[in-house]
Amino acid sequence: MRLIHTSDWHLGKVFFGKKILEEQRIFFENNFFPLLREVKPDLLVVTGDLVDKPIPDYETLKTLEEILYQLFELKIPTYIILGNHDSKRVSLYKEFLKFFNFVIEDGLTCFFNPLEFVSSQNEKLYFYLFPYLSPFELKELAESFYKDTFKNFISSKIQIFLQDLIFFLFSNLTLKKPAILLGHFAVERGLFSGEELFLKGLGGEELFPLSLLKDFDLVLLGHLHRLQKVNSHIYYSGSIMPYSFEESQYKKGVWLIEIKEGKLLKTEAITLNSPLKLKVLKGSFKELLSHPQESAYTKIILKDCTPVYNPFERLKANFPNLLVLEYENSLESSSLSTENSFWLEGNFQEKERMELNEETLFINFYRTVEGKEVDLKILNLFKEYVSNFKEKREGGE
Ligand SMILES: [Mn+2]
Repeated sequence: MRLIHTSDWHLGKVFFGKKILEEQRIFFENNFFPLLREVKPDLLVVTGDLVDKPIPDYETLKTLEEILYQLFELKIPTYIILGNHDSKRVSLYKEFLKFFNFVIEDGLTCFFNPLEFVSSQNEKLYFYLFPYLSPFELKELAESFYKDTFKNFISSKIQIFLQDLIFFLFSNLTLKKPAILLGHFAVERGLFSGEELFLKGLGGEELFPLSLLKDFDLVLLGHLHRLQKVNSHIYYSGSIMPYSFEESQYKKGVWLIEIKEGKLLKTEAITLNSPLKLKVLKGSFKELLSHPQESAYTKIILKDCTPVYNPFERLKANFPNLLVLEYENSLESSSLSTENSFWLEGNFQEKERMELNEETLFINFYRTVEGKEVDLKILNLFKEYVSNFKEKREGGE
């Protein structure tokens, strides 16, 4: 029995202001589907983050629909779970899609009652689907399924944390074997790519302990964007393309997994090229001005130690897809001593910098940008805005 594991498509992602849906479509057409046609897996597994935004736009949903249609044509049954970037808009047609061999899990139905998969070679496997869910949803679902057992469990606790919920859910399972878990979360010892850190609510407490996963025969995960094998039975397929410049040095792809008589026969990382071309270049401004034309999405690190006038616009001629520009050495210390630094105007000593409040910063900023003193009306508006902002933040919004 052979399966392909993919994850973290992030369809509709905007990369530094550029929409990359076209590159994503090319990836599926030229790389992903040719591989599926060649491998002809018995099953495809997608472990979350199909789209980048919980409210995807029309083009993104249309692309997703085209991908599902192609899978349907290839007659590849597909198990999908939602990730933290997805929302129930992605699983909207799940009741209809299950008639076409697509299972999209957005709750815990297929976690409490695993899917029984029987391959054409009569290989029988149990799939436990555990999509990304908020602590609130996990609690509701645990309560409605386990009722009194759950009530007894939480009655002994003053406060209930996410790890308590997860511990409860996993330790109350009686696994049917061979058991395969599909999930969307970070585990201990997993390698982060840095892209995941910007997602909502991912803190240390959400790291899954490996001990909770030890009874599964195979664990296929999404969320971490690096293609990796955590241990002999835990795998991340990572994102389909590098979604940051830092990630562009790593190979991207899918896992091909072969199972025979309930045992892992083969696990192979198949790399797939990314149509999203990213380049990081380092050099002095002068060197880069004579660099040949570069069409990739580019990040430039300037080696210059003094500020260059309008470098972004001037380098655009050679790098039409220049997205990020930064200096190798922070210019902060040298620019602080120049007259242009607004936060030091008004004879502030450097040691006082930390004590500046928003109001002083704003007065100095206004003076530098507008070339005159701020009038009381504008200053009061600013103060009002800041206090509103602080109130809201303290209110937990
Ligand atoms: Mn992701």
